[in-house]
Amino acid sequence: RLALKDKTVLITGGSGDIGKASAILFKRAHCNVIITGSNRDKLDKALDDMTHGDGGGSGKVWAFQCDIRDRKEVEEMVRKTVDECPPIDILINNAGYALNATAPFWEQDTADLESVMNVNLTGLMNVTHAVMRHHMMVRKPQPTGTIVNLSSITGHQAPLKEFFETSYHTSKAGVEGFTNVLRHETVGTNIRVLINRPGTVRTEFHTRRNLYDLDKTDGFLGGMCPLAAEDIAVSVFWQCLQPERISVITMETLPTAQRSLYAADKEY
Ligand code: 8X3
Repeated sequence: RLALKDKTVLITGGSGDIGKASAILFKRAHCNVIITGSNRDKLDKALDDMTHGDGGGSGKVWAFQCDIRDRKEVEEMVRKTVDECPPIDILINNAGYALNATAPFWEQDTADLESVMNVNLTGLMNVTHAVMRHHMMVRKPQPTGTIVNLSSITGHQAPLKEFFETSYHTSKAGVEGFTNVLRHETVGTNIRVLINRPGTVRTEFHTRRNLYDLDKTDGFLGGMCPLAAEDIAVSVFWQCLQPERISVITMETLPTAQRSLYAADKEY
C-alpha cells in the first residue's frame, strides 16, 4: 500500500459509486486525491466522506466541479490543479453513464445518443488531453503517469438486443480504441495507458440506466450477485500498484454468476 504514498490521483465521476470507492481507497493509501463531478452537492458529500468518513490516510483532497463534456471547463479545471495540487501521477477516467432506451437505435432521440457519447468518450478524451498536456507530458526527466480508462464488458461485446444501448456500447468500444492508440502513441515515455473493464456492479449506474425504474433495475441485478463498487476500486488500485515496468493493460472483472454479457446464472 505504501508504494503509492504521496502520489496524486485525479478521479472523474468521483462522487459516483465506483469513483468514490476508488477515492477513499487511494486516500487510505496516503495518496493526494482530486475528484471531479458535475453535481456540486454530490461532490461535497463525497469530499466529506473522504475527509470525515473512513477515508483516513495522510494525503490531501480536492473536489472540482466540472462538466467534462465542455472542453473549456476541463481546461480550466486542469489549470486549477496545476496551480493548487501536486503534479498528477494517476488519472482514473471513471465518469460515465448509460441509457437503457426502450427502442432501437433508429427510433432513439439523437440528443440522448449524443449526450452519452459526449460524457463517456469525448469527455474522457478532453480530460486525458488536458492532464497529459499540463501534467504528465511535462514531467522531468521524462513524461510519466498512469491512465486507467473505465470501459465495460460492453466495450468488446455488443449488448443483447433488448437493451438498446447503442450509445453506451459505442462509447465504450471507443474508449477501448482510444486506449489502444494512446498506448502506442506514448511509446518512449513512462506513461502507462490501461483499461479496467467491469461487468455488472451494484451502483446507481443501473437505476439511472433504467430511468429510475426500480423493478426493472432489480430484474436485471437480481440473482446475479453483482460486484460492489469497492471490488472495482480494488482492481483499479491493483493496476496502479504495479511497478512502473508492468502494465496490466486490461483488467476484466465480472460477478462469477455473470458468465459473459450474454449469459448469467439467472433469467434476464
Ligand atoms: C455495464 C456492464 O453487465 O452491467 O457496463 O451491462 S453490465
